[in-house]
Amino acid sequence: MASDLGQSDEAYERFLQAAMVDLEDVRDNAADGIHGASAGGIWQTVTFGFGGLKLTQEGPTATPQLPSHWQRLKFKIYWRRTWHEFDLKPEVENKDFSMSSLSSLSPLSSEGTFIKGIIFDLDGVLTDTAEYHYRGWQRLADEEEIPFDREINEALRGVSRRESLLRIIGERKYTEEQLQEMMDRKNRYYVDSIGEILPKDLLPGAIALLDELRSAGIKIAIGSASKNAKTVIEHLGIADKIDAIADGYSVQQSKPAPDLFLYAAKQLGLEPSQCVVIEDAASGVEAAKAAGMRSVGLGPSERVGAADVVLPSLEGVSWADLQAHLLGNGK
Ligand code: B16
Ligand code: MG
Repeated sequence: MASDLGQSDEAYERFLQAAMVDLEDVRDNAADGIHGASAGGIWQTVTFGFGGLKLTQEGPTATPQLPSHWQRLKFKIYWRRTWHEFDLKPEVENKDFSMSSLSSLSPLSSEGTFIKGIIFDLDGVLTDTAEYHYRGWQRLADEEEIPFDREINEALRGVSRRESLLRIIGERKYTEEQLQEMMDRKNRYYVDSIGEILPKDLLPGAIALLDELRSAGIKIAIGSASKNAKTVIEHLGIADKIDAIADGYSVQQSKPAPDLFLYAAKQLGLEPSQCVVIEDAASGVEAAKAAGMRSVGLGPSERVGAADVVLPSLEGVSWADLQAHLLGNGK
């Protein structure tokens, strides 16, 4: 109401008071559970209050009154069987937004969808080289008599070679030369095992989805932390299905930094908000979020639960399924 009356400061103060009840535990009772109804009210404060959302016969409209320091307000609502996405910025303040000027998202149609590109992680998403990485590290760790097992390895998915080694050695001290030698040794073990990779080693559902996306005009990139990504792509026989490759050589900072996926989006000529990342690693999901991209996590939710959508694998997953999950946020 304060927003409607143009009292932005008052509106923001009230909003913060409500939000802090659980975020800062100001009532000292968050341990009993969050205030669910209040959380819903806060969402309404943001969308109806700051966003100026109105549900009209013609569809949802928004007349934003953003707090002065907010750069952007983005949300979506499901209204009369259609998703409507709002992306509001301060410079368009007071401009009346109608459905036609905003992306209106229909769950099962590729028309008007915000998704223009998919960035696939490689190891663990398109092929199971994650297993070969594990064996390489296990062999190295055994040789160095450093404790290592599959559980420790789980946390190394999507993590660069150097960072993986640093995590494995923990507090143990080595010279840079020794570190380099160990990285080279592990890589030799890995490269030996990927020599025999063939198109049949693509994980179930991968090729069907790649082909479907291509015919739907969706751009495809690989976003892999691996310096061996190009070799693996060649072996898998999918080079001609891919528009861009971002790999271990493309950027300085690997996952969970957003750089790799931002680089991939740039190569595709797309904005981060138009891209979706498909990942099997917690670090990859984190990187997608940091890049401002939506994400699909493949695998157990203990690992990829932070993704917008979690699926067991790509098996049987069509382009329509992906859109429905993403636009409906279905887990
Ligand atoms: P390399 P992804 C990652 O690939 C692997 O998941 C991770 O286990 C590996 O350490 C990293 O690539 C670096 O690989 O040693 O070949 O440069 O999952 O991002 O495709
Ligand atoms: Mg991976």
